[in-house]
Amino acid sequence: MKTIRLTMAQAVVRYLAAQRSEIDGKEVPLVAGTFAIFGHGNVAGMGEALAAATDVLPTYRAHNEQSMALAAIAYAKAKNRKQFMAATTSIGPGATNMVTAAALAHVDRLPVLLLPGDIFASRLPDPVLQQIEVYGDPTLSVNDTFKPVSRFWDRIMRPEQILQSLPQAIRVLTDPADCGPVTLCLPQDIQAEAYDYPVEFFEKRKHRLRRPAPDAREVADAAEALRNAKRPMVILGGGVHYSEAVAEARAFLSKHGLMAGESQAGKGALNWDDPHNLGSVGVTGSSAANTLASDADVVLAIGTRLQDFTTGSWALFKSKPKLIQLNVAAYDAWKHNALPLVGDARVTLPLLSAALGDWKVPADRAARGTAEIARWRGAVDAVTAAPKGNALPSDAQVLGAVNRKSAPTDVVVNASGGLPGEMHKLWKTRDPKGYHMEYGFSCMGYEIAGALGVKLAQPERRVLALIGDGGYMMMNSEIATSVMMGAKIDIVVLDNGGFGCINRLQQACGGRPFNNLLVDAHRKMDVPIDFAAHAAAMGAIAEKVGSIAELEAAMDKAKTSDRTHVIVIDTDPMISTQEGGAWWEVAVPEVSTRKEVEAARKSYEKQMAARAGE
Ligand SMILES: Cc1ncc(C[n+]2csc(CCOP(=O)(O)OP(=O)(O)O)c2C)c(N)n1
Ligand SMILES: [Mg+2]
Repeated sequence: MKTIRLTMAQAVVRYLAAQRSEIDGKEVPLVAGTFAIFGHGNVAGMGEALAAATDVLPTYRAHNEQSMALAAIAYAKAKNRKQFMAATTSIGPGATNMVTAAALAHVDRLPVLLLPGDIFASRLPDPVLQQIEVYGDPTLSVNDTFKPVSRFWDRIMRPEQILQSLPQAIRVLTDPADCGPVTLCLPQDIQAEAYDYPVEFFEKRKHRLRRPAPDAREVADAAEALRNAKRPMVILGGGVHYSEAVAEARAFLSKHGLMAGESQAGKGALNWDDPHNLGSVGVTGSSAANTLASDADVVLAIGTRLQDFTTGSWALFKSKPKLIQLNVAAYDAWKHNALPLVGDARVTLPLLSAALGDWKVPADRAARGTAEIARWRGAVDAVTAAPKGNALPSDAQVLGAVNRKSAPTDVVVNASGGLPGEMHKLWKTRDPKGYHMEYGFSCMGYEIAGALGVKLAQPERRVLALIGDGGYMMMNSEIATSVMMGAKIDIVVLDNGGFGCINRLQQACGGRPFNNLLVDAHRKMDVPIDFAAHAAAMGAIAEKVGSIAELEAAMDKAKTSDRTHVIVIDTDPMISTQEGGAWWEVAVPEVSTRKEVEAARKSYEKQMAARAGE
């Protein structure tokens, strides 16, 4: 057997560079690059290997391990999981900084290869800098915290172990049902240790995301349930994008006259003005989707995890419909006692359609959907229109302006605060990948890091990040990275003086305004934060605007800027769109000295009783 003598780190890099994917018939690298922040845990081993391989596996330098991994994850989301990135860190804090990103990828079912450095396998120099020392278990390091948030986790204790582990890592990263973060912990001494690896291990390999066909009996059962439906509806989730089943979903709805609500991850599968698009569904849903959901007798959910924002904490479907779950993951297909239809959406939808024959939605149901859609679209236009007076604009008015000033193929990125709800309801999508929302983990700070990842994935598109002041303060340093890399993003910061949405939630739960807006926090001094100056200090072009008209002008200007452009606008912290929406279960205290809390508790108990059908 022909072998080649490499360090473990060199072998990891060589193997990753040999993995290929295919996009639109063209062969591309499966691993598009590596984000790296070096320390003693990875600079000598991984650092040496990466430096020698920049032509086949480019390395990017970021400013924070969490945000670099978030950028890597956003990259994979933008690529519909067909390409992904790796992220390597030192040991200790460098590694644990990345745990939040691992959890996000785990929730969102997105591939990312995490390569934290680890303590010495030999244990000879123990305890090393940043080693935690677990008294009763010397096998533990901080990297064990990745275990519950990794779909595959391993610690490489001998260089030859990667011969087994790397193929398993790639299996998980390219498996549509099992997809998620993979963590390979790389002890510093083993990274540097050499081994005679078989040359064939590094041969080029092409990977395709598998498209499992459904069981014919499950298709027949699902078709029968739909055929008997009087008031059906469809929910489109992120799986529609990841299986690249947008065209199939549109054809399915159109042939059978079905109408669909979109989850956050599913939004964009239909253009906003598609006659079959009921809009967003759930807690941040349109009145159209939620009205049809409330008396549906059969719900076909396609590629969705059905998290509580989509189901209104399971209170949305008041008539307790039969649920059909079309999902590539049996785990999801079995949720909530659903009729499972396990398979790839792109393969399964045409089969389900064929089984339905020329069945069409009852005419009265279709007419009702059409009327509800017209009503909802009127509401959207009203709340997103430019304001007349001089009052502080609402988030809805800001996103309306950004939407008007963006092109169909621009990508808007968001994750947290009050914006996801507003955007889910109100953003008019005109391209399947134009709406990039991270709402499985809703991680503050994803916006800027994520926008960088999207820009690396789709350099030909304009990428717009919308972010609250809270999200900005939590994580913004990749602005500097975007400037340095020439990966221009346009960022709109909505400054409402703090955690606006949690402040509103707090009061809805009977609480007094406390510790959310900066004015309600413990403070001795009033320190206004100059976001534009802050962004400019990192090399961005930055400006503050005073009105929606100025925002629109700045959006035009930003389009032609040669680098990352940040626009800051003050917004009203108390306004959110009241139209649409549904109950969301947030537990309210059973006893309190505040009568507002007691009232909120009563209403909470009423909602729980309603959900239980009492
Ligand atoms: C990392 C992280 N920490 C805490 C939260 C809980 N949380 C959700 S929204 C929010 C406030 C966000 O503030 P901002 O970005 O200013 O948006 P706004 O609510 O004002 O619209 C908080 C603290 C979160 N989602 N992510
Ligand atoms: Mg805010």
